[in-house]
Amino acid sequence: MSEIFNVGKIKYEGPKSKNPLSFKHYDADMVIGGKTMREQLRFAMSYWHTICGEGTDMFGIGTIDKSFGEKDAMKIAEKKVQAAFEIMDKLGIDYFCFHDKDIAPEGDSLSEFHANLDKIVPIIKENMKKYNKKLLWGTANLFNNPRYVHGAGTSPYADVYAYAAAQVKKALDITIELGGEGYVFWGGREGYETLLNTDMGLELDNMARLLKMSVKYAREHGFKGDFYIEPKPKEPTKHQYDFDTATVVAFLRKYGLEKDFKMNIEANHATLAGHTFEHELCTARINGVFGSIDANQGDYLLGWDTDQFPTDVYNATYCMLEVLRAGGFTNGGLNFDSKPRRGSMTDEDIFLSYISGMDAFALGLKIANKIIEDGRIDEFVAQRYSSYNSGIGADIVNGKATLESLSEYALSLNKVELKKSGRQEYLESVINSIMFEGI
Ligand code: XLS
Ligand code: CA
Ligand code: CA
Repeated sequence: MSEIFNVGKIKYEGPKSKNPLSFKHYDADMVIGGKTMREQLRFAMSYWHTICGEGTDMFGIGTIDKSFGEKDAMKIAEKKVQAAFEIMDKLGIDYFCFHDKDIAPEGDSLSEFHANLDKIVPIIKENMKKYNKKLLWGTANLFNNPRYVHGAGTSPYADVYAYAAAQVKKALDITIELGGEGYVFWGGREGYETLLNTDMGLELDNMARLLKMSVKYAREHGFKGDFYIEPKPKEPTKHQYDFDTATVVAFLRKYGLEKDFKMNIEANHATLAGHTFEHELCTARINGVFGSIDANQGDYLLGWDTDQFPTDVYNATYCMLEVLRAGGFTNGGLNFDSKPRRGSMTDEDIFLSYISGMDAFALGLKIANKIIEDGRIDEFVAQRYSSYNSGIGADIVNGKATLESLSEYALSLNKVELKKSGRQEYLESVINSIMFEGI
């Protein structure tokens, strides 16, 4: 079978290389922090952006043709499989992620959609075997079709809810069939435009019911991977229920779902929620729900989800610090939920985009590991909280302290002195000194 892309396999050539089609920092087999980069980073290709995204925006049609020379919808879907595995193979990406409608056309009915999926899934399976690729996670697209205009798992209409459930069931079947290590729920339409027409209580109860049914079904059918919720505050709806990690954790606990779900944290969604990427990752980690990552970045000047390939090394570093502190990925990984800009429309741009994202995260991993090995940041933090290691502090932490004992202790102090500096500027300079050591 002839190749689709006129680009060779991308190799590691080191930081001095000027070859744009080479990795400068991502060396798959290099060991960092006790594992190879490939094992630490677990890169994934997003099927929707890379194989389906045609560069449309709200003001313009596509600039990139992703029909790969075919006319018939099913033939296009088949060619897309070939393109997907060629890209992963050439970039050395081990995983991919997909929505049901990324891989096969919806047709005119649910049964036609299922039949189309049933034709494509064996082709994907064959290619996974041939190229030794794995499925990081699958999901159902419950936001694109007009039927979901008022929500899917939170729709006011039971028929729509049932349709969404049918899509989830099929997407779970496919994820299980392909040995997927995760399954994502992202609630793009699960929210509202105005409370005037919304029964928020019922909508959230129904969403929880759908999640419970899905966990039950998938576990009964042999799914061993992780379920993820992907928080996002808004866009497309004004207010989305999965606003951020803390909101989702409260939701999961209310419905007794906290043991079943972890987070899939997307960088650009964190910033839309008014948080840093690392804040969301840290919130997931300390609540025991750190799972997987959608790697991308937004733009400081644009207030929407731009899904740009991540090249900001500070962000990648703070992200990888959180990943290392969480003990690394288990079933999760770094999925590039990223797309080249509308004006970057050549085949080569696909490869250049992935190279820049993979190199940024390779740098982030290396630097994060150095920060941990250097120890100055961790030592400072340990020292800052050391008053909780003994005396009254230990009583607080051990649960021995009461309001009375604390009051008695406080009265025994003459006055509480201004304590030590938080030394933020010093700590930031430590990061820079580690980052740019040797320059
Ligand atoms: C959209 C989301 C979506 C999810 C999967 O903003 O990022 O792509 O990752 O449905
Ligand atoms: Ca995402
Ligand atoms: Ca996004």
